Amino acid sequence: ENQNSYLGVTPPISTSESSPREKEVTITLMEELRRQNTFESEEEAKTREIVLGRVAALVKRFVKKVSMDRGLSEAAATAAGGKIFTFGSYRLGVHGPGTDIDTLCVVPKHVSREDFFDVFEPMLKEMEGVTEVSGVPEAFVPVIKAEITGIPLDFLMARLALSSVPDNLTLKDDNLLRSLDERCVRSLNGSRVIDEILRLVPNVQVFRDALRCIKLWAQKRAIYSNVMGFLGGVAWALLVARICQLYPNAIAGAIVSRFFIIMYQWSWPQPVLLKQIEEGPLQVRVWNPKLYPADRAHRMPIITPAYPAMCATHNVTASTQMIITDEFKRGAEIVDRVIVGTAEWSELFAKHDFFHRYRYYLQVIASTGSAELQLKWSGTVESRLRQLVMKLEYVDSLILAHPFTKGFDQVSYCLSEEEVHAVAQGEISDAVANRKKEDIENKEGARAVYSTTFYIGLAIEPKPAGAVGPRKLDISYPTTEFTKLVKMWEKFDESTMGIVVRHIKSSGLPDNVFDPGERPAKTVQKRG
Ligand code: 3AT
Ligand code: MN
Ligand code: MN
Repeated sequence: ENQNSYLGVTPPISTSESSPREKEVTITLMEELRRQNTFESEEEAKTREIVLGRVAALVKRFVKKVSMDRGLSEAAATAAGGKIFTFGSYRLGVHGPGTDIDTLCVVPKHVSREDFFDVFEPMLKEMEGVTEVSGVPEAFVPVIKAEITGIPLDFLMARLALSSVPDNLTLKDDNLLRSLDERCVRSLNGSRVIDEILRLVPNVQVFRDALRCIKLWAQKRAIYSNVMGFLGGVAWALLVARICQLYPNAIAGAIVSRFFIIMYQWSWPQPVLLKQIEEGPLQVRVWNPKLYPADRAHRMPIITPAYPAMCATHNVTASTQMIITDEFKRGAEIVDRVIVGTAEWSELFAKHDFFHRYRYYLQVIASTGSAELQLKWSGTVESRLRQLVMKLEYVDSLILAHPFTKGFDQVSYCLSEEEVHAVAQGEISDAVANRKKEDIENKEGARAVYSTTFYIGLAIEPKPAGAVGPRKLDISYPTTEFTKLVKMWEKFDESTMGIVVRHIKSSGLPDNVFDPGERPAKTVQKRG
């Protein structure tokens, strides 16, 4: 949509149509994506539409109610409007069964954020078919999480500096952001970014099909996670969108094959952009590596297209960059073979081998005594985990520290303080592991321990030839620094929250990290 005839910051690499073979592999790719259950049923799709219709009406009722409470006439209160915008995977059209609908509620200026939690949240609870509503007003991006007739939704809100929010309102104009609260700017961002992505790809359906493939691949290979230093949903969408711009007439199978080879060869830290970065009306930072050292430190910058431009990959470290790059390479090799007919698409989506790959692992164990507290504490530990990864990257003879993308939750029913202590240290005996809730009921001194274990795989340099004795790896500094860091959390309480970092050999990995039958047979330890 620039003066040129193409979308993006450079002309396309090729404008040719896809070959017959690329068309064939696109058909088999779509078949595989269906087999892998990445599409919802038609029934679920209908339910989502019904839910969204009801939610849109509810937001209007909410605005009207607050307007009348503020003394507006009924006519003026109705005219105040209120509108919902979806974003996230649903808006992109790449959501799977059971995923949430990310919904932004846009309200006029006389409706406040307090009203959203004090008035809208209770209205939501009253709605028919609602089974869950929980507001998190203190979050960086305040949110109400809900489930309506089986569909999970995340509600954000943005209050515009307008006296009414008409049905035909769009969020494209940067001037809408003027004089808004920062939380509103952040809440609007997700939706504005998705709108821009969809506007900046040459063929939305091709983009969707290719992105669905890349998302599944990234999930299966355990590199889909913004918090852990890999890429999140927005970053993957931006990468695929850029490839679509470079091959405007290619179909999904062709996009996927170009995706891997181009991303493998990309000259990072050259940023991936869908359009030139723009200045705008706010006093906020726009991504700029020339100006800001923090932006210069981004290893794989992938920049969001809506003002204010931000880096979607702030968390990538040296280790996660290496791991992602290796996966691009693997992907490129497999897709090459798919095209020549010597591999199936299913090979691309093979499960990761994280728990088979390393000789040594770190376990980071966060524990508490209640489910509710555990959610917050494990989330805090998880969000700081990449700090540990970055500290480990400085350790001599460590090639990389590979964080696994998800933690493993367990509840252990303990009969004594000794058992509680052992569980917090990651030592869960068979007796404890097999005990059930009812086995500790009414027993004095008994309690449940909630634990979440995160894993970091350690790739260690081979011993130099001729060296004697085991290679010494000293990770005490990074691990103690990390424990200190997480304990600095403002809600940390030594008496109710545990944090332990310990290293284990691969043979010491617990069964719960493997699928049934996946665990390698224990080999006899070699000696001498
Ligand atoms: P799913 O299909 O839902 O798994 P998604 O891409 O829709 O994938 P989310 O629902 O987690 O992912 O997030 C949708 C958007 O919401 C992405 C981002 O713009 C915003 N978002 C998600 N988590 C946070 C967060 N913790 N803080 C701020 N924004 C967030
Ligand atoms: Mn979502
Ligand atoms: Mn969400």
